[in-house]
Amino acid sequence: MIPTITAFESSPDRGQGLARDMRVRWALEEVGQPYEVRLLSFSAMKEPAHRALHPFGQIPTYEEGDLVLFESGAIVLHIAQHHAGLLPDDANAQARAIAWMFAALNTVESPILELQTAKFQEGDKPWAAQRLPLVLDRIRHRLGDLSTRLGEADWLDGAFSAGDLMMVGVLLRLKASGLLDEYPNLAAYVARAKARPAFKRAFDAQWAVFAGTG
Ligand code: GTB
Repeated sequence: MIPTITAFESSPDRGQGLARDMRVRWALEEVGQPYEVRLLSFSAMKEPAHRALHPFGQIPTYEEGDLVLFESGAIVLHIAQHHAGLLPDDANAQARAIAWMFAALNTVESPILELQTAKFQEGDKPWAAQRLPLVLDRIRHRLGDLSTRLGEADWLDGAFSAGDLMMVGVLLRLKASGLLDEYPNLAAYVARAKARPAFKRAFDAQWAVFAGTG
């Protein structure tokens, strides 16, 4: 059965692959699962029809037969658990890959989202200039630890896994900040992931929506 995902009809990132449908597209491409995309306007996301699929009126969602999922982490995990290619066979290694997914979403993404808030929602507040360096240092703290753990390895724990997919999906959001460049092994890690054919296919597909050629 071909799953259907949802994505922005008009992504605020102008096709840069930063919206969270990119993670889901990438996971589907990694496992070779074709998919369909339903594009949504900001207003359609808040309509009851979409809220029935996503309680918070957001993208991405994932529909496959009777199954409806929201949350990019849950969707990528579902894809990884139902297809070969994104989780190791060994049970302990699989548990560790899932731990990296949670680390990406919980430990690393949280301060990165704070940066978006500090810049775009709070940038005009009188205290914004004082808050920004604190937020940047919280991100550096996480990146420093991640950089140390990754060391010279290609991926976080053996072969490329859903843990790497999610971690890179999160780190991509730092592109404009320049912070990743302070950690050459992390910058190389992200570049390595972006060079994967599945990443490129997913990127091109979401870019085509922005370019109007999709
Ligand atoms: N925790 C949820 C998940 O992981 O799926 C978060 C989902 C989420 O934040 N969705 C966003 C959304 O639907 C799109 S991805 N927003 C509309 C709304 O809430 O009304 C977040 C996002 C948006 C824009 C950019 N960008 O322009 O760079 C990047 C990421």
